[in-house]
Amino acid sequence: MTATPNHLRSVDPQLAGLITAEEARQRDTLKLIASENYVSAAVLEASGTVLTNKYSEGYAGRRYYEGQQVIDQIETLAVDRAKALFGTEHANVQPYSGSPANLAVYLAVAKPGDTVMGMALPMGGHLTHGWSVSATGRWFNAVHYDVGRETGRVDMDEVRDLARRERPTLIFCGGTAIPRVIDFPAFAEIAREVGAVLVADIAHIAGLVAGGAHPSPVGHADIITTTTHKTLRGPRGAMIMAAPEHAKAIDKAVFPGLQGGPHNHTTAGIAVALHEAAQPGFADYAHQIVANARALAEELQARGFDLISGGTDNHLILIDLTSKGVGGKPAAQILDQAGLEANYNTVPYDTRKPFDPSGLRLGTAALTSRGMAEPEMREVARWMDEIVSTLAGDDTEAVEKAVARVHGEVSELTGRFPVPGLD
Ligand code: DSN
Repeated sequence: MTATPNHLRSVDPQLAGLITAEEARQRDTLKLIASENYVSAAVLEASGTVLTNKYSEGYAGRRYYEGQQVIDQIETLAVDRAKALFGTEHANVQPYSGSPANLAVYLAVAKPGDTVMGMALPMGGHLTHGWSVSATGRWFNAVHYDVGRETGRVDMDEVRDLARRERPTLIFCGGTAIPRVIDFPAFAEIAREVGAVLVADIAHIAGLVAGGAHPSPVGHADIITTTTHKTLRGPRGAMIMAAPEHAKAIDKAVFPGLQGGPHNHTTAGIAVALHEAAQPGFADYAHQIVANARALAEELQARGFDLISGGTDNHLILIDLTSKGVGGKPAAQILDQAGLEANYNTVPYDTRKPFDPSGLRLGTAALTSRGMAEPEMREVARWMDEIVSTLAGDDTEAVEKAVARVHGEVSELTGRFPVPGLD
């Protein structure tokens, strides 16, 4: 079965063929990339509509183009659903993705050259939290907090000391490789003490927050940014939620500060995803993501894998492969050949380079969307162990055999779990 529509196949068979190939790849692999997911068929449908034909610079009721009778209603629906789901007073659903959303926050509340603070990228932060290669690291005086070398966790005393010393305008909490609960109240207390605006970047955990499987930053963070396509299961996009005093500045920063017309087809997909996340079953889904991550973490640890922070509280697991004698990149590449799709990742205090680091990052949101549960997670750990252990043996023939064997078993499993939006 395929979701590729007939028109596309007749107009552009070459492109249609590529999409069909990607559909097959997504169906036949175990998607363990922590920032990815599968959208529902409804989200997929809403995202591929005539809404892509419409320009609508501005906001509902204040647009620079005519013909907004329907678009205004769609954007308002998405905004209202975001506010209701997360319990915020203001939401902007126009940012094109997470990085533009974060950039809009800088534009709204800081000036170039201001001191800003975030988690260091190699510790699990995000590029846009002031890392040197990002515009945010070039245009602002960025300072960073780490995680403890032994604990793998953020030390709030270190965060407080750094904030007191540097007096940042902005403090970011959240990131891309944080396996533990983010202590929003503690960050808020520090931000208040030093007069900083606290920004919670919940891109990875938005779905867990919506489903009650991770504490909410609402009431603690002044501004909340999130992508919509990770645990939240929406299309690729982003949102900014804010306390009322920042609402106007945020809206002005997104448009006209940084962007032109919003992507209305994406806004529609976001509205559908927010509607789905508001259904009672979504809380079960969010809790199952965490239960799956715990089961996967426990089985990996039982098999001698070294997990940063010793486990997980959310959807994400960060493995340091140093003790297994293989690098993150070759491991990710061979696992992919066996049908287990993950990404290599730096680990805190990594002695290797970012393009060839020591770590592997895993997430359980996508497998949970396919209906997989703890027994499947234990199978995944077993396959990972088989591939990584064989790789460490440095015997090409043995690796090829292990890849073929595991791939066969992975195919048997993926065949039993349909892909949302495809099957
Ligand atoms: N690329 C995202 C992730 O993988 O976490 C962050 O931008």
